[in-house]
Amino acid sequence: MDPALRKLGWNSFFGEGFREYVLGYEPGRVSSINKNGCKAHTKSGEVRARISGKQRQDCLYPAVGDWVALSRDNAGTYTIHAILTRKNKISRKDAGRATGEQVIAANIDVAFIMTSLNRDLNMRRLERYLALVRQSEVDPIIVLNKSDICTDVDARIKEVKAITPDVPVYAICATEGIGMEALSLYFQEGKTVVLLGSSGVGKSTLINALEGFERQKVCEVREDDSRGRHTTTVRELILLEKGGIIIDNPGMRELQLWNAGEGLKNTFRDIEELAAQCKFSDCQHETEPGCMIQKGIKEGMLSQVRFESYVKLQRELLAVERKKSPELKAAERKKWKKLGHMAEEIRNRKERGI
Ligand SMILES: Nc1nc2c(ncn2[C@@H]2O[C@H](COP(=O)(O)OP(=O)(O)OP(=O)(O)O)[C@@H](O)[C@H]2O)c(=O)[nH]1
Ligand SMILES: [Mg+2]
Ligand SMILES: [Zn+2]
Repeated sequence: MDPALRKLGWNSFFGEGFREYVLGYEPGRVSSINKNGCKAHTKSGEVRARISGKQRQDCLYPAVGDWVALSRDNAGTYTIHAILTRKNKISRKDAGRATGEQVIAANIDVAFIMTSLNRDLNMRRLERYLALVRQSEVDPIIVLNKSDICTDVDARIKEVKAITPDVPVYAICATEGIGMEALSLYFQEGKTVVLLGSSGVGKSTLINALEGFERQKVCEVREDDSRGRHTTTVRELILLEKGGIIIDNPGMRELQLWNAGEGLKNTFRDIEELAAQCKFSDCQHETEPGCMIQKGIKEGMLSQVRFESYVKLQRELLAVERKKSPELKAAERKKWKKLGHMAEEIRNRKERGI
């Protein structure tokens, strides 16, 4: 295997997908996308490439991280003819379109879910990210950045571990390079890391710290509410000088789930396991006798807000599903509506001390 391609993440899986294109084509890995076309890394460097008319016609647009089959004409212009079968993809619901899918990145090994140890740290948002990443069968890790401005880092780590005991959690300070050695394990030749997180959490700063120079533009967060200024505007796949591949992302404003049923199940395994022990297999977790969810909440094994978060995300997924397939059973719809009411009711009861 060509070592230059291997550095880009090439392996026998993509080689298999490329077999039908071998003659006259070369493989490239999409590094960024703009209105006019893409950039792609090839074994001889990064090139600009246009998307073929046929691809456009079929609405087959590549995503950053995709492996593609490229041709080169006599004038030296590269054209993308096909997207090779993806190992995986991380998708969200397209904020612009009602029911469209937006592929954030493809062919990923590890996703860094990054948050800052300030007001950005939000367990409910982390659950959302976890569901999204787990759906794509990508390994998530959680990176808590800006440890320098947090006085109780250990408590925050504990809080995060409580919602996701099986995911590694790291606290770092990207500006001073503290805690970064623990991350080096994820940067290996041919392995692709994607950075996810809100604007201003320090994604680009992390890349600069890894590279040791200002590879990415960074900008201070707003003083009044510590939010970022959406400094990174283009998603970009970067080959790190010390080896490894990283994808920088613009901060995400909206993160709606897309087809993430399995990801949700995995993220809320504790709830799924409790529900499986309810006395009735069709338990609505409402007032039924032998409901383990209710019992769990009452006895403090399951937090009320976590259960609400689960119900909320389930309903959100269902809303997308419903738009996709109007024939989806009314019963299913009813179930989640009821669950929503139920969560409210438990909260009311709790507030009233019942
Ligand atoms: N105190 C502190 N500030 C940090 C740390 N890491 C990053 N910052 C600052 O946070 C601000 C935002 O950093 P960026 O790297 O631009 O954030 P980003 O996640 O790339 O943001 P977008 O590109 O907008 O999505 C900058 O002013 C950084 O200097 C850190 O560890 N500690
Ligand atoms: Mg950035
Ligand atoms: Zn139940």
